[in-house]
Amino acid sequence: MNSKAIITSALPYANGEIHLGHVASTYLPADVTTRFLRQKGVEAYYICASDDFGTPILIQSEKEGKTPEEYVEYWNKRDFEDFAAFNIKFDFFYKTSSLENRQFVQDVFKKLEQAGHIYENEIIQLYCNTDKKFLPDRYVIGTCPYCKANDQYSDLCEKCGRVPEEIENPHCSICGQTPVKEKTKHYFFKLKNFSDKLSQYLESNQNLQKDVKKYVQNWIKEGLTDWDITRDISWGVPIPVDGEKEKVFYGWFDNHLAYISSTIKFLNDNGKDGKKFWNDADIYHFIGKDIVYHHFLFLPAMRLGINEEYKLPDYIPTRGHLTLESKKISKSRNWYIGLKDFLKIFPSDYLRFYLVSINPYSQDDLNFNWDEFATKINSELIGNLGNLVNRALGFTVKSFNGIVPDPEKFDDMDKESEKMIHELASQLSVLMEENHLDRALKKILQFSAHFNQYFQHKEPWNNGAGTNSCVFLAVNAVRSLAIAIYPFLPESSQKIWAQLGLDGNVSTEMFDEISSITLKHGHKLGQVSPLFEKVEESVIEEQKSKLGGTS
Ligand code: B3M
Ligand code: ZN
Repeated sequence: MNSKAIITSALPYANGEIHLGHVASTYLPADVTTRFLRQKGVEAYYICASDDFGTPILIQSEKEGKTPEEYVEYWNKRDFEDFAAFNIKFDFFYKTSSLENRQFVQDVFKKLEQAGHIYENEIIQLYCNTDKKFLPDRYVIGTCPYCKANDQYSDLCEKCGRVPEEIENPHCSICGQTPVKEKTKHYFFKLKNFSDKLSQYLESNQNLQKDVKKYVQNWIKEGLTDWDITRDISWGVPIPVDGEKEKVFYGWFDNHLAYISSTIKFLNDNGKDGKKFWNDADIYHFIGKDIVYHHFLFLPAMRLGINEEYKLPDYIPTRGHLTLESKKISKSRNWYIGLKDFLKIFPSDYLRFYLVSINPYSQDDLNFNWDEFATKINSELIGNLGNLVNRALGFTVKSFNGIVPDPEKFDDMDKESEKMIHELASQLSVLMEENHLDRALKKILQFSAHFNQYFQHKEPWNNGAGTNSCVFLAVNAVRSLAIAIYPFLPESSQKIWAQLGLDGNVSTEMFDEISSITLKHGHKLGQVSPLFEKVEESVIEEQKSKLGGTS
């Protein structure tokens, strides 16, 4: 394992609140991974930023009577606070509109241009005579030229995942009229130049998910098209060419460069050589499957185009979308749950537990279901994990004055339980390193279920032979659990730590500590109380009734 890592997750648009769909596929898996890597002794930093540029943001800021700067400033702060409430702990949360990113983007453009990867071309751009404006990207809806899906945005087909060169049967998404064609001059990035190198990169990187790799390789085989990297609007990174005043860079040209510029700023500000660290570290970009094209093609190609001055990603963990009660999330139809609102009702660990447990390391979509949420929290988190903690620690308090007893000679069942503690760290580590976070969580629950059965079978309340060993092992298993769940459930993990009578912060425990038996005879537990509160059906029904109605 590399001793250094940079972890990023897709940058949220500074244009509306964070909802459950955002956190499920990228922010939460990235946060869990960062916490895990730290437990493994890796110097890992989780870096993110708000994605500030683009037409939708400009329009929305105008509607609200704010400058785009004020508007994105608000969402940048708000997003960061909402993430923090969910214990998504960024080391640095910056913005694509930062001075550092603007300069970096312009610098990268100049280098690409000098290397011959940029050219100018007069293009026919769609223009709406009703709305009196050029219609970039999301402002045009039409038929995908590749898969013929209807009602697709001109910059990304949601059906097949490709970026259309020219959308068929275009319509203005504001007024629905057919736009006219006007001439304008744009800059292009020669993506075609990189077909072979991209293919080699995908081929040689063994950490990328095989199925994603396969369809990206197919896109390359079918032939890549050059990429229009400028737009006729005013809100974006200015183009560093004399006389270019009416255009800016396309948001997808500048946003992923903020992964690098934000990391460099953070590390340099902390007395490190940011660029060196980047190139020494393992680079992780966590994304949702809708932005595969951008992260597997545009992003590496741009880094290749500047001679890999900044290394390409080692990992691009890609996950599916969250649906809500089996329907597509939609803010306008109020089929949507804001993160902030959710956390007013339930503890963040409930949501973290549920979302990890339903989220495989694949592109399959996942579904948020209120009833399943309640069942999983009540029966798995509380009924299994919480039960063990409360039982083992509660019994020790009641029958042993909170003092860990001296174990007797282990019988076969004790030995089996001891072995489970000894093996847990390595079993979990394999799964976590492969980003199978859901399976790792499942393994933890199996471990906990085992100790519940063990406790039940040993009947320590009868105070027969073997009682001391049972209590001794169960309390140590709780300590293992506390460390094991830390990446997933940081708040509960710390609570258990305190109830165990252990000082300091559980986050500083090394991962391998999961498998050691360190609470010895005589150790005094802390104050013990139930960790969790049951999810009530009436609360779930109330939440369900909010969906779809007018808010
Ligand atoms: N701002 C959000 C999205 O398309 C977009 C991600 C940028 S990552 C560099 O999911
Ligand atoms: Zn398509």
